[in-house]
Amino acid sequence: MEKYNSIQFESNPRDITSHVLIDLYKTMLRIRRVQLKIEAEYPKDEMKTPVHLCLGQEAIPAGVCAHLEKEDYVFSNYRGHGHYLAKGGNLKALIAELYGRTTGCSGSRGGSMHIIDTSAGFLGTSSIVAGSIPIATGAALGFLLEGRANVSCVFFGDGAVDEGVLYESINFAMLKKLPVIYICENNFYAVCSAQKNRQALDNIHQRFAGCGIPGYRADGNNVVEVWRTAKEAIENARNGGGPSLIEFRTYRWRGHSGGDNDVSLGYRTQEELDEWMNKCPLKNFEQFLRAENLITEEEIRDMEIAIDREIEEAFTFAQASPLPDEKDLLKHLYKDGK
Ligand SMILES: Cc1ncc(C[n+]2csc(CCOP(=O)(O)OP(=O)(O)O)c2C)c(N)n1
Ligand SMILES: [Mg+2]
Repeated sequence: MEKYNSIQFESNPRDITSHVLIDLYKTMLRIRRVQLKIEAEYPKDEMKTPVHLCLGQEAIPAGVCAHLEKEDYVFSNYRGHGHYLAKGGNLKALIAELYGRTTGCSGSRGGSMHIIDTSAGFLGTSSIVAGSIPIATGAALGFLLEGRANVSCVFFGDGAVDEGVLYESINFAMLKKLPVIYICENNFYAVCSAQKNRQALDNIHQRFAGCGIPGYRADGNNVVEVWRTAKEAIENARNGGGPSLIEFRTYRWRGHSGGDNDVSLGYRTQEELDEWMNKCPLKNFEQFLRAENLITEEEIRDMEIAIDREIEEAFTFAQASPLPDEKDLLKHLYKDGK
């Protein structure tokens, strides 16, 4: 095991090809740069939506979605940009949605917190804490009834674990052996409320063992660990083995919403933030790839340039796209458009 800052990567891993390692890096890099650009543009107040950034948490969407097919489903919460992009979402459609344009993936009706794109198998994010969990469970029931070998993955935070619907969903999923993976991104806070002030035990991965669900805990900042853990759970579900619960431990670098880091609010310290930023999922992995001679500095630079060009195009597209017309206000409320 080589130690790169505070994350351990094993040299020359046998179960993961260099091609996959580079892809994981690229997915994380893309999410990171998209988030930074949104953060930079947000103060202009042209995006009339709250934004919940996933900076610092990029390894989880990258490592999980690497195992998913287009026909598999992903559900998430308001902190869902990374999940959408990792699932193969359309960057232009994401940015246009943030700008409230008709070309947005949710047709301007959702904003940052309600991203949906059926063409990417991304069935949606919700502003309601734990709101997507029963829907993802129902989608998995649909796969089972249709005899499809697909899986439904739902991402949620440690705060969602405090909602009763997670228990209800896991109980039902175990009863029916549904192909659903419950993925908790434990960043230790729900808005400004620390996990230790809300939960008697720090044991999210074991919390539902009474229902019989396999529970995993892994380092959510180590993309290889995320990839391995998700692989086992997803393969098991795809092969009829039923659901799993995964707790990935991570940290959000920014405030609950928007770009500030919330240190001034007093619920977390600069030291804690620094400690976690030192465990950067991207930088540590980059050092590992460089040390293993899997990528050169020049290749990284080329990747960054290509991603930044794509991002610029997406913002230009979004800003040039039409705003919705007032006469269409009631459109999409009902299935027949009336
Ligand atoms: C049912 C419900 N209760 C409360 C809220 C207010 N709220 C919005 S985000 C949030 C915290 C959720 O934290 P967590 O699940 O850990 O996700 P994170 O933001 O850390 O990714 C709360 C309480 C809500 N949106 N929905
Ligand atoms: Mg949280």
